[in-house]
Amino acid sequence: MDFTTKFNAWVSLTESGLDRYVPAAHTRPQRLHQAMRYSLESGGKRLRPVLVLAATELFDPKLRGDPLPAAVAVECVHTYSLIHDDLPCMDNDDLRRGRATAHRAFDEATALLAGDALLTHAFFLLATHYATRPAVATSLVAELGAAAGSLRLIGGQMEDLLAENRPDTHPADLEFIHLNKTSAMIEAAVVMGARLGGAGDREVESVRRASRDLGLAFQIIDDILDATEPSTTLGKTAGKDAKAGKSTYVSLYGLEKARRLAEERSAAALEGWRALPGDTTFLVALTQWLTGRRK
Ligand code: GRG
Repeated sequence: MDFTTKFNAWVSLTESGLDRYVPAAHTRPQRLHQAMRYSLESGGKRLRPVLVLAATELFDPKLRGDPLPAAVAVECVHTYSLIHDDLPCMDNDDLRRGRATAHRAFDEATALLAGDALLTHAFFLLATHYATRPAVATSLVAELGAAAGSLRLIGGQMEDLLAENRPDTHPADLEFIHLNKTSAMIEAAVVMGARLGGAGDREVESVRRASRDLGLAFQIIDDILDATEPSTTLGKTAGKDAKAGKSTYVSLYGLEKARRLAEERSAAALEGWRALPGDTTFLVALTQWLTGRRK
């Protein structure tokens, strides 16, 4: 199966999983579940759940657990972070995934609660769907909890907010922000998939390193797209970083060097994938596709 066919098949599988494992929109309180589904069903690349599914497939078929609930859990956490990031107290944005942000389509309190509920639901899914494999369940909960917590996703977001109107941010601080705000969830997705595939600690460390490089490449590209593509292509407000006076790879290094840095990180990720056992063709193609993406 070629890369695009496989990617699309995993996107469809993810979307069927979202439908199956998240309470229906008519569940009481309807407004809350409508808002959760509104944001989840707005599309998005589904990169992180696809990474869970792809990483599981790398390892021993006999040891594999069903990765779909974990893939859904990761997308729930990612979507919560987007909803909260768009709130007036953070980025105050109107456009996400090509449509009105959750607090514009509903209201601020509902958007806040929808984000909270998605975050909580993710851990409920992990605890319930992997209960018969307690060691796996614990490792998934620990991995996602660490990635989404104050040392990583939320910590990165905090420093990102503190960096507003500070165009002189030090490159090491920018790397801290991106390693945590962006790479943490990408890394968690790949590691969770690897754990579900039965990977041992050494293999987990190898996939962690490669996915960290992929996460940084992804974020540098995101900075380049934010500076070069219109909102209509991105499905979210373009040029936001410059407007908020934030440092980015583009503002610190210029477009040309930012492109080179993205290539370097992408090459490091490719090297990491190629050194793994198993068929890494999909992860290699995914990394190349993400490095060349336009949205
Ligand atoms: C509120 C705790 C908290 C964190 C927010 C996700 C986030 C952190 C901020 C959004 C802004 C941003 C540029 C984040 C970096 C990560 C990133 C590029 C997210 C968007 O991921 P995509 O492009 O989104 O995969 P889709 O919509 O395709 O899923």
